Amino acid sequence: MARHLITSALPYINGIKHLGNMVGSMLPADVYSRYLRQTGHEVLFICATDEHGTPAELAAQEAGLPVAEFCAQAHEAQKAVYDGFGLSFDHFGRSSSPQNREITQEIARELQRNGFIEERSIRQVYSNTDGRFLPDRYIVGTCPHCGYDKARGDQCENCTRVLDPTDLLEPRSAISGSADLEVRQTRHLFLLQSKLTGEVERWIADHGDDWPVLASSIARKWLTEGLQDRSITRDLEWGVPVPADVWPELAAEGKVFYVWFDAPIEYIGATKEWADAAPAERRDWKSWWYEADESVRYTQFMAKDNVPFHTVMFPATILGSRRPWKKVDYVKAFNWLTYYGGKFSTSQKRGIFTDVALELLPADYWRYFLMAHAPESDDSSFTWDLFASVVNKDLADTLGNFVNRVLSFSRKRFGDDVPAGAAAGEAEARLGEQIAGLLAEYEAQLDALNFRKAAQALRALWSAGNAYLDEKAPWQQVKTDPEAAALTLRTAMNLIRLYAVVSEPFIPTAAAAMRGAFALPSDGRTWITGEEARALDLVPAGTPFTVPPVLFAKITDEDLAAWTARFGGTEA
Ligand code: B3M
Ligand code: ZN
Repeated sequence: MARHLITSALPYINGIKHLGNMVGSMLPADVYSRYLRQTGHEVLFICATDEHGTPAELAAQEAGLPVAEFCAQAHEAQKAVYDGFGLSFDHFGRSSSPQNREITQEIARELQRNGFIEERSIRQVYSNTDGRFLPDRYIVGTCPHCGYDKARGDQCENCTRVLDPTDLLEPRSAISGSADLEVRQTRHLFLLQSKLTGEVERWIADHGDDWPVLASSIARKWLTEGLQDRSITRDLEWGVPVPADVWPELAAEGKVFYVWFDAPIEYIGATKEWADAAPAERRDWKSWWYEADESVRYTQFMAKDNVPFHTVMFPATILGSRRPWKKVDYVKAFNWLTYYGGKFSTSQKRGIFTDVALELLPADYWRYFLMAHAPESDDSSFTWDLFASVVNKDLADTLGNFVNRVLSFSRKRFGDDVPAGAAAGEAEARLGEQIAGLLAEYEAQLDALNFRKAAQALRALWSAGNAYLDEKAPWQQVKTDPEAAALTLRTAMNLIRLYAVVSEPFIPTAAAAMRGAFALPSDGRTWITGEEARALDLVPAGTPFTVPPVLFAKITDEDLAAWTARFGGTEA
């Protein structure tokens, strides 16, 4: 069995994330982690808040808090939302941890030792009004590539190109809005990525073919454009300090590492945070990351704008350290989820935020919808109409109604235990065959990390139950042949038991409710084999059961009207 190391892109600390962030990183990573755990694999699922850099400093300033305090609060706030979404992280860490500082500094020392870091004097934008340098997001202006007028100094949100603050047209300070800017000389550390191009190219040639095209094509495009040496320090207060033993002068000037230098290292840092907090016998972070053997398979989840950092820059950093750090095996990248075709935007507060989503409806509604419409092969669009129709059709009708109908009807006619009835016949054999086939399809899609197709297969499993029930019509059967009706209901209850297990990666809460319906001796069952699916006899006759409350409520026309009005459901 492989040991699966799974990370999802680290959400920035500045504010609660929107549904677009959720579907492009943490949620699919959770679905995959749950599936792998259920099918018997060892899984380590790691995430953290990405706390350094200008986004944190600017957000703290807006909140009127010292940045350390802002980050501590914001971390807890994000963590609460992710708990609410049922994200099953083994550890949700913080890139501002001592562990990350230590590893980041150590990797920088190694890069220096190996000749991949150089100190250079560069021109940086200085704001006379603010009395400070304006790195990255401290400066906004017009993107020279696409003309977007709210481009930030580090990256254009619109065309995703990575920028240097001096590239921006009509630049202004993000702190004061002042255009009274000048360019001054200052010294920074540069990572000599140009020297590592060949190695990164070879590494991608060896591994990139296994990745989805979205990830490998972005990586290759970056390489053809050639790797530039990149400045990895900033004039900021909040960050991993440049180690004074190697760079005493820069350390004295208070330079810290650039947020994108220490953020990916936090995947390792957070693992160490996790291990440091664990009982002594589980304090093993190294076997996942350092000289990891073949059994460790590392999968990363992220939105497409993060791909260059993960496939090119972070690997360059790791390769240049000349240390046997684990490198990614599979990069699962996502396109954008749009809100009515336009951008979800944290800064412009457009779309639906994860905390608000949970105030409207429980996590399972969102989890299922988002994964069933994940922006995998293309961007996909959130609209309230689509959301309501998917919830009502798939969750409320196809699954929820099936569960409720079967259990209440059986209780009414046959009492509180699973009825025995006639022996399984030809229809049940056909159904078992069909279910086994769909289960195999579902597993294949999850193994391949095709989440939309996996959701389709899951829905097909639910539909197969409905078709069987409609065909057998136990509410008719019961009038003439109660034994036949009992067989139908017992078989349908076995389907519910199967749904309880296999739906868990997508809708863990509803899955638990379905599981809980049957008073089975705890069987420790985590997954269902093809044979068991075919036999459909996991719940023996005589098993006591209860009817759970309605699993999924329908979204009404009134809800729809209210939410559309509240969130502005219109084309961008
Ligand atoms: N915080 C950017 C983002 O959330 C960044 C990811 C870091 S992953 C190491 O889009
Ligand atoms: Zn642009």
